[in-house]
Amino acid sequence: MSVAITTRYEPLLLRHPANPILSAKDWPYSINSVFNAGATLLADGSTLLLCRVEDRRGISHLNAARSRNGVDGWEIDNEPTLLSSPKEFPEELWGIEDPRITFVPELQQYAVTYTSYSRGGPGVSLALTKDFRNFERYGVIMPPDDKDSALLPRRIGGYWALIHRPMTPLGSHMWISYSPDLRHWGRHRLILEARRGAWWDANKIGLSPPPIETSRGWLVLYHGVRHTPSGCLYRLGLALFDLENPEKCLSRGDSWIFGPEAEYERHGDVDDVVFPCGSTMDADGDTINIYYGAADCSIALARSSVTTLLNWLDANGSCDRRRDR
Ligand code: BMA
Repeated sequence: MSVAITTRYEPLLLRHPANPILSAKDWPYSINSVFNAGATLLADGSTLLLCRVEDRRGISHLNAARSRNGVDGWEIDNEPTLLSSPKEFPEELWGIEDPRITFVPELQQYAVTYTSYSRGGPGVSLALTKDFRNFERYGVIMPPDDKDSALLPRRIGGYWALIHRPMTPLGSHMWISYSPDLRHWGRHRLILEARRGAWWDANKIGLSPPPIETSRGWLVLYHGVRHTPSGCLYRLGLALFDLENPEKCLSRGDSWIFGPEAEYERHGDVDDVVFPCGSTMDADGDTINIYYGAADCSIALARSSVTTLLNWLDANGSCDRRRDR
Protein backbone atom coordinates (compact mmCIF):
# COMPACT_ATOMS: atom_id res chain seq x y z
CA MET A 1 0.00 0.00 0.00
CA SER A 2 1.48 3.35 -0.95
CA VAL A 3 1.83 6.29 1.39
CA ALA A 4 1.33 9.59 -0.35
CA ILE A 5 4.05 12.03 0.65
CA THR A 6 2.02 15.15 1.06
CA THR A 7 4.10 17.15 3.45
CA ARG A 8 7.48 18.75 3.91
CA TYR A 9 7.01 18.82 7.67
CA GLU A 10 9.56 16.80 9.65
CA PRO A 11 8.11 13.27 10.08
CA LEU A 12 8.02 12.60 13.82
CA LEU A 13 6.14 9.31 13.81
CA LEU A 14 7.34 6.77 11.25
CA ARG A 15 4.83 4.27 9.89
CA HIS A 16 5.90 0.63 10.02
CA PRO A 17 6.26 -0.89 6.52
CA ALA A 18 4.11 -3.87 7.61
CA ASN A 19 1.09 -1.60 8.26
CA PRO A 20 -1.67 -2.27 8.89
CA ILE A 21 -0.40 -4.90 11.31
CA LEU A 22 -3.80 -6.32 12.33
CA SER A 23 -7.20 -6.34 10.68
CA ALA A 24 -10.43 -8.38 10.62
CA LYS A 25 -8.96 -11.02 8.31
CA ASP A 26 -6.46 -12.00 11.05
CA TRP A 27 -9.20 -12.74 13.59
CA PRO A 28 -9.95 -16.28 14.75
CA TYR A 29 -13.71 -15.60 14.67
CA SER A 30 -16.05 -13.46 12.58
CA ILE A 31 -15.85 -9.75 13.24
CA ASN A 32 -16.56 -6.54 11.39
CA SER A 33 -13.40 -4.67 12.34
CA VAL A 34 -10.57 -4.33 14.83
CA PHE A 35 -9.02 -0.99 15.78
CA ASN A 36 -8.14 1.31 18.76
CA ALA A 37 -6.00 -1.04 20.90
CA GLY A 38 -4.50 -0.49 24.34
CA ALA A 39 -0.88 -1.70 24.52
CA THR A 40 1.57 -2.87 27.13
CA LEU A 41 4.74 -4.91 27.56
CA LEU A 42 4.34 -8.14 29.53
CA ALA A 43 6.88 -9.40 32.08
CA ASP A 44 8.53 -11.63 29.42
CA GLY A 45 9.10 -8.64 27.14
CA SER A 46 6.36 -9.55 24.67
CA THR A 47 3.73 -7.05 23.57
CA LEU A 48 0.06 -7.34 24.44
CA LEU A 49 -2.56 -5.40 22.53
CA LEU A 50 -6.04 -5.22 23.99
CA CYS A 51 -7.95 -4.57 20.81
CA ARG A 52 -11.34 -3.04 20.30
CA VAL A 53 -13.27 -5.54 18.20
CA GLU A 54 -16.57 -4.57 16.63
CA ASP A 55 -19.09 -7.20 15.57
CA ARG A 56 -21.73 -6.88 12.88
CA ARG A 57 -24.28 -5.64 15.36
CA GLY A 58 -22.04 -2.60 15.87
CA ILE A 59 -21.27 -3.65 19.47
CA SER A 60 -17.63 -3.71 20.59
CA HIS A 61 -15.73 -5.99 22.99
CA LEU A 62 -12.03 -6.30 23.84
CA ASN A 63 -9.71 -9.04 22.69
CA ALA A 64 -6.05 -9.66 23.53
CA ALA A 65 -3.36 -10.25 20.91
CA ARG A 66 0.19 -11.15 21.96
CA SER A 67 3.42 -10.95 19.94
CA ARG A 68 7.09 -11.47 20.76
CA ASN A 69 8.27 -8.53 18.65
CA GLY A 70 5.19 -6.28 18.71
CA VAL A 71 4.92 -6.33 14.92
CA ASP A 72 3.90 -9.78 13.71
CA GLY A 73 3.29 -13.36 14.83
CA TRP A 74 0.25 -12.25 16.83
CA GLU A 75 -1.48 -14.87 18.96
CA ILE A 76 -5.05 -13.76 19.29
CA ASP A 77 -7.41 -15.07 21.98
CA ASN A 78 -9.87 -17.47 20.33
CA GLU A 79 -12.77 -15.88 22.19
CA PRO A 80 -13.47 -12.35 23.41
CA THR A 81 -11.15 -11.50 26.32
CA LEU A 82 -13.47 -8.95 27.93
CA LEU A 83 -17.12 -8.73 26.94
CA SER A 84 -19.57 -6.12 28.09
CA SER A 85 -21.63 -7.35 31.00
CA PRO A 86 -24.83 -5.27 30.95
CA LYS A 87 -26.60 -7.37 33.60
CA GLU A 88 -24.00 -6.47 36.19
CA PHE A 89 -22.98 -3.16 34.60
CA PRO A 90 -25.98 -1.66 32.75
CA GLU A 91 -23.79 1.14 31.47
CA GLU A 92 -22.07 -1.41 29.19
CA LEU A 93 -25.32 -2.03 27.30
CA TRP A 94 -23.97 -1.05 23.88
CA GLY A 95 -20.49 -2.48 24.35
CA ILE A 96 -17.03 -1.55 25.57
CA GLU A 97 -14.48 0.40 23.53
CA ASP A 98 -11.07 2.08 23.28
CA PRO A 99 -9.08 0.60 26.21
CA ARG A 100 -5.97 2.22 27.69
CA ILE A 101 -3.60 0.10 29.77
CA THR A 102 -1.39 1.33 32.62
CA PHE A 103 0.88 -1.00 34.57
CA VAL A 104 0.69 0.05 38.23
CA PRO A 105 3.80 -1.13 40.14
CA GLU A 106 2.22 -0.48 43.57
CA LEU A 107 -0.63 -2.89 42.75
CA GLN A 108 1.44 -5.19 40.56
CA GLN A 109 -1.55 -5.10 38.21
CA TYR A 110 -2.56 -3.53 34.93
CA ALA A 111 -5.30 -0.91 35.13
CA VAL A 112 -7.53 -0.96 32.03
CA THR A 113 -9.73 2.08 31.51
CA TYR A 114 -12.25 1.80 28.71
CA THR A 115 -15.35 3.42 27.31
CA SER A 116 -18.61 1.78 28.35
CA TYR A 117 -21.38 2.69 25.98
CA SER A 118 -24.59 3.27 27.91
CA ARG A 119 -28.04 4.61 27.09
CA GLY A 120 -26.79 7.87 28.57
CA GLY A 121 -23.75 7.99 26.26
CA PRO A 122 -20.13 6.95 26.78
CA GLY A 123 -18.68 6.70 30.29
CA VAL A 124 -15.32 5.63 31.72
CA SER A 125 -15.01 2.18 33.31
CA LEU A 126 -12.09 0.56 35.09
CA ALA A 127 -10.91 -3.03 35.46
CA LEU A 128 -7.74 -4.38 37.07
CA THR A 129 -5.96 -7.49 35.85
CA LYS A 130 -2.74 -9.39 36.43
CA ASP A 131 -2.89 -11.57 33.33
CA PHE A 132 -5.52 -10.26 30.88
CA ARG A 133 -7.55 -13.40 31.57
CA ASN A 134 -9.21 -12.54 34.88
CA PHE A 135 -10.43 -9.01 35.52
CA GLU A 136 -11.61 -7.24 38.65
CA ARG A 137 -14.25 -4.89 37.31
CA TYR A 138 -14.84 -1.59 39.09
CA GLY A 139 -17.69 -0.49 36.81
CA VAL A 140 -18.20 3.12 35.80
CA ILE A 141 -15.83 5.55 37.49
CA MET A 142 -16.75 8.62 35.40
CA PRO A 143 -20.38 8.94 34.31
CA PRO A 144 -21.48 9.93 30.76
CA ASP A 145 -20.49 11.83 28.74
CA ASP A 146 -16.87 10.99 29.38
CA LYS A 147 -14.15 8.98 27.60
CA ASP A 148 -10.46 8.96 26.50
CA SER A 149 -9.20 8.10 29.92
CA ALA A 150 -6.04 6.63 31.45
CA LEU A 151 -4.70 6.17 34.96
CA LEU A 152 -1.25 7.49 35.83
CA PRO A 153 1.00 4.61 36.96
CA ARG A 154 1.71 6.03 40.39
CA ARG A 155 0.02 8.20 43.00
CA ILE A 156 0.46 11.95 42.86
CA GLY A 157 0.58 13.47 46.35
CA GLY A 158 -0.87 10.25 47.76
CA TYR A 159 -3.82 10.03 45.32
CA TRP A 160 -4.44 8.05 42.16
CA ALA A 161 -4.78 10.36 39.16
CA LEU A 162 -6.98 9.83 36.12
CA ILE A 163 -6.94 11.85 32.92
CA HIS A 164 -10.25 11.87 31.06
CA ARG A 165 -12.38 13.87 28.66
CA PRO A 166 -15.82 14.84 29.95
CA MET A 167 -18.15 16.68 27.63
CA THR A 168 -19.36 19.64 29.62
CA PRO A 169 -21.04 22.93 28.73
CA LEU A 170 -17.45 24.26 28.71
CA GLY A 171 -16.62 21.98 25.77
CA SER A 172 -14.71 18.72 25.18
CA HIS A 173 -11.49 19.30 27.08
CA MET A 174 -9.03 17.14 29.03
CA TRP A 175 -9.40 16.95 32.80
CA ILE A 176 -7.63 15.23 35.68
CA SER A 177 -9.34 13.78 38.77
CA TYR A 178 -7.98 12.16 41.92
CA SER A 179 -8.98 9.23 44.11
CA PRO A 180 -7.77 7.63 47.33
CA ASP A 181 -9.03 4.17 46.35
CA LEU A 182 -9.77 4.11 42.57
CA ARG A 183 -13.51 4.18 43.38
CA HIS A 184 -14.23 7.66 44.71
CA TRP A 185 -13.11 10.47 42.42
CA GLY A 186 -12.89 14.20 42.99
CA ARG A 187 -10.72 17.34 42.84
CA HIS A 188 -11.53 17.63 39.11
CA ARG A 189 -9.28 20.03 37.22
CA LEU A 190 -9.20 21.14 33.61
CA ILE A 191 -5.71 20.49 32.22
CA LEU A 192 -5.85 21.07 28.45
CA GLU A 193 -8.47 22.87 26.41
CA ALA A 194 -9.56 22.31 22.85
CA ARG A 195 -8.81 25.43 20.86
CA ARG A 196 -11.45 27.18 18.80
CA GLY A 197 -12.10 28.51 15.35
CA ALA A 198 -9.89 27.26 12.53
CA TRP A 199 -7.41 25.33 14.70
CA TRP A 200 -6.77 21.63 13.89
CA ASP A 201 -7.71 20.79 17.49
CA ALA A 202 -10.72 23.08 17.74
CA ASN A 203 -13.69 22.11 19.91
CA LYS A 204 -12.78 18.52 20.78
CA ILE A 205 -9.59 16.94 22.10
CA GLY A 206 -8.87 13.79 24.12
CA LEU A 207 -5.99 11.80 25.58
CA SER A 208 -4.60 9.20 23.18
CA PRO A 209 -2.21 6.63 24.82
CA PRO A 210 -1.58 6.88 28.58
CA PRO A 211 0.96 9.63 29.36
CA ILE A 212 4.60 8.57 28.96
CA GLU A 213 6.75 9.37 31.98
CA THR A 214 10.02 11.05 30.92
CA SER A 215 12.71 12.81 32.95
CA ARG A 216 11.23 16.16 31.81
CA GLY A 217 7.57 15.46 32.41
CA TRP A 218 4.55 13.44 31.32
CA LEU A 219 4.62 13.33 27.54
CA VAL A 220 1.05 13.38 26.28
CA LEU A 221 -0.11 12.51 22.78
CA TYR A 222 -3.63 13.78 22.31
CA HIS A 223 -6.08 13.70 19.45
CA GLY A 224 -7.78 16.73 18.02
CA VAL A 225 -10.94 16.51 15.98
CA ARG A 226 -11.55 18.89 13.13
CA HIS A 227 -15.14 19.02 11.89
CA THR A 228 -15.19 19.49 8.12
CA PRO A 229 -18.05 19.48 5.59
CA SER A 230 -17.02 15.92 4.61
CA GLY A 231 -16.72 14.57 8.16
CA CYS A 232 -14.32 14.57 11.10
CA LEU A 233 -10.53 14.56 10.79
CA TYR A 234 -8.66 12.91 13.68
CA ARG A 235 -5.05 14.05 14.13
CA LEU A 236 -2.45 13.95 16.91
CA GLY A 237 -0.78 16.67 18.91
CA LEU A 238 1.79 16.78 21.69
CA ALA A 239 1.96 18.30 25.16
CA LEU A 240 4.15 17.98 28.25
CA PHE A 241 2.94 18.11 31.87
CA ASP A 242 4.80 18.53 35.15
CA LEU A 243 5.82 15.22 36.73
CA GLU A 244 4.68 16.02 40.27
CA ASN A 245 1.87 18.37 39.30
CA PRO A 246 0.29 16.89 36.16
CA GLU A 247 -2.28 19.70 36.13
CA LYS A 248 0.47 22.00 34.97
CA CYS A 249 1.03 22.06 31.21
CA LEU A 250 4.70 22.83 30.54
CA SER A 251 4.48 22.88 26.78
CA ARG A 252 2.02 22.34 23.96
CA GLY A 253 2.73 22.24 20.25
CA ASP A 254 0.68 24.35 17.89
CA SER A 255 0.78 22.01 14.90
CA TRP A 256 -0.45 18.48 14.68
CA ILE A 257 2.36 15.93 14.41
CA PHE A 258 0.57 13.00 12.77
CA GLY A 259 -2.55 12.69 10.68
CA PRO A 260 -4.28 10.41 8.17
CA GLU A 261 -2.20 10.12 4.99
CA ALA A 262 -1.85 6.43 4.15
CA GLU A 263 -4.66 4.71 2.29
CA TYR A 264 -5.58 2.55 5.34
CA GLU A 265 -5.89 5.71 7.47
CA ARG A 266 -7.81 7.72 4.87
CA HIS A 267 -10.45 5.13 3.97
CA GLY A 268 -12.34 2.66 6.11
CA ASP A 269 -15.52 2.43 8.14
CA VAL A 270 -14.78 5.98 9.29
CA ASP A 271 -12.50 7.87 6.91
CA ASP A 272 -9.56 9.98 8.03
CA VAL A 273 -8.95 8.66 11.52
CA VAL A 274 -5.70 7.89 13.33
CA PHE A 275 -6.54 6.96 16.91
CA PRO A 276 -3.78 5.59 19.18
CA CYS A 277 -4.80 4.10 22.53
CA GLY A 278 -1.48 2.55 23.51
CA SER A 279 2.29 2.66 23.24
CA THR A 280 5.24 0.61 24.42
CA MET A 281 8.82 1.63 25.12
CA ASP A 282 11.82 -0.32 23.78
CA ALA A 283 14.63 -1.45 26.07
CA ASP A 284 16.68 1.61 25.04
CA GLY A 285 14.23 3.72 27.11
CA ASP A 286 13.75 6.06 24.15
CA THR A 287 12.07 4.36 21.18
CA ILE A 288 8.28 4.44 21.41
CA ASN A 289 5.97 2.11 19.51
CA ILE A 290 2.61 3.76 19.01
CA TYR A 291 -0.33 1.51 18.16
CA TYR A 292 -3.22 3.27 16.51
CA GLY A 293 -6.58 2.50 15.03
CA ALA A 294 -6.71 3.44 11.34
CA ALA A 295 -10.05 4.55 9.85
CA ASP A 296 -11.87 2.41 12.48
CA CYS A 297 -10.85 -0.67 10.44
CA SER A 298 -7.37 -1.85 11.39
CA ILE A 299 -4.46 -1.47 13.80
CA ALA A 300 -1.25 0.19 12.62
CA LEU A 301 2.12 0.92 14.19
CA ALA A 302 4.23 4.08 14.08
CA ARG A 303 7.57 4.60 15.78
CA SER A 304 9.06 7.66 17.35
CA SER A 305 11.36 8.48 20.24
CA VAL A 306 11.14 10.45 23.46
CA THR A 307 14.18 12.48 22.38
CA THR A 308 12.64 13.39 19.02
CA LEU A 309 9.32 14.41 20.55
CA LEU A 310 10.87 16.46 23.37
CA ASN A 311 13.21 18.20 20.91
CA TRP A 312 10.25 19.03 18.72
CA LEU A 313 8.36 20.45 21.70
CA ASP A 314 11.40 22.52 22.69
CA ALA A 315 11.42 24.04 19.21
CA ASN A 316 7.68 24.27 18.62
CA GLY A 317 5.88 24.27 21.96
CA SER A 318 4.84 26.96 24.36
CA CYS A 319 3.38 26.82 27.82
CA ASP A 320 0.03 28.50 27.11
CA ARG A 321 -2.81 26.07 27.66
CA ARG A 322 -4.82 28.01 25.10
CA ARG A 323 -3.50 29.98 22.17
CA ASP A 324 -6.75 31.07 20.61
CA ARG A 325 -7.62 34.01 22.80
C1 BMA B 1 -14.20 8.66 18.53
C2 BMA B 1 -14.16 7.36 19.25
C3 BMA B 1 -13.21 6.40 18.58
C4 BMA B 1 -13.34 6.37 17.08
C5 BMA B 1 -13.40 7.78 16.52
C6 BMA B 1 -13.64 7.82 15.02
O1 BMA B 1 -15.21 9.48 19.04
O2 BMA B 1 -15.43 6.80 19.27
O3 BMA B 1 -13.47 5.11 19.08
O4 BMA B 1 -12.24 5.71 16.53
O5 BMA B 1 -14.44 8.49 17.16
O6 BMA B 1 -14.85 7.16 14.67
